[in-house]
Amino acid sequence: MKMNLPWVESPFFEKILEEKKLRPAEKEMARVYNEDGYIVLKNVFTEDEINQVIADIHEKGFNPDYTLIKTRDFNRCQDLWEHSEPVRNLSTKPEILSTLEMLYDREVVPFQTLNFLCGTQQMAHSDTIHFSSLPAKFMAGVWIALEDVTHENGPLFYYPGSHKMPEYNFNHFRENLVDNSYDNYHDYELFMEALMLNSPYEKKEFLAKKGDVLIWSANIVHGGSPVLNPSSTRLSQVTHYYFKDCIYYSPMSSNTISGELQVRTQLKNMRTGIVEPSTFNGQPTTLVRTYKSLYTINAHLMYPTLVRHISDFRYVFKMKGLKGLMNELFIKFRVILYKLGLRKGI
Ligand SMILES: O=C(O)CCC(=O)C(=O)O
Repeated sequence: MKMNLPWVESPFFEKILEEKKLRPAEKEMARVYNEDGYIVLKNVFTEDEINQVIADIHEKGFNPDYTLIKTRDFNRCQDLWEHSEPVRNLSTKPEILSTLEMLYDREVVPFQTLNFLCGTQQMAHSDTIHFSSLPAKFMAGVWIALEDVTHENGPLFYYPGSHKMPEYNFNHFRENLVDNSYDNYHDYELFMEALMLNSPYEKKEFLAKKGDVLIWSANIVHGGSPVLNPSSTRLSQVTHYYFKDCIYYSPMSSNTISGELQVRTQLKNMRTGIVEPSTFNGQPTTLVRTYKSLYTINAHLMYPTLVRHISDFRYVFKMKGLKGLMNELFIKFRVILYKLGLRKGI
């Protein structure tokens, strides 16, 4: 039975697996990925390939004198692939691409890299909050250790099996209808941490050797463990991959209650350098018919941010009065300070 899901996430997985012509090692990989939501690969890269990335991380990624297209902070450098052939080579290594295409049966679209200097200490989350798709779950992350990881330098953690949970987002716990943004991200993290504490899933850590790779599926819950040795580094590279012919959207900045999706219109395919269009199983999505009306999925009507804030504030004032509004303004102010680098956290 064909469904709008990757075959490896399908409820008919075992039956499809029987019918597929895969080698025994591929079958085993697919089974583990289906069951646990992740697989580990070893010996994919040469020492030299990794060392070239490390050199570019220092010379370009975290060098304040080197101008980047995207953002960096003290620990996280986004899309270094646009400046570094070695970074791009890691993300597009044929063994990685062919493994992903075996697991998803669609052409893979690598679209974002993140390079980290140290452990991220990120709270539990699923990548579906940032990178969702229609059909669902056509997304994967590949985490590469660029040096050995121990309990000391903040290993990646994950909850095997958690990819089978619903794709949680703001509409599962927020009471209001206001749209979401990064300003609300911490609410999501707190929700996910509480959810995992209350779940049957067991937390595991990836104590990787230099060059080890962990491929995670769209909805597995993961994050970064505390860094016990503050002087340690934990050089790593994460690549996010979508698959062809989907609508790519971000629940983080969508209104998932009203169903207004923030479609990603600037998704550059690392293999071609071209922006990947959002389509549904290859069909264009600009005008989608509903029962008696037409609405657009990705027409992207833009309006000034100020208009959004005024409308949010009116809503908060109506629901929570002046005190609630003052509190909201105070939070926005702290977010501005955080973005300006004048506060460590929100
Ligand atoms: O590398 C880590 O510590 C966590 C990375 C992560 O959670 C992510 O990239 O989504």
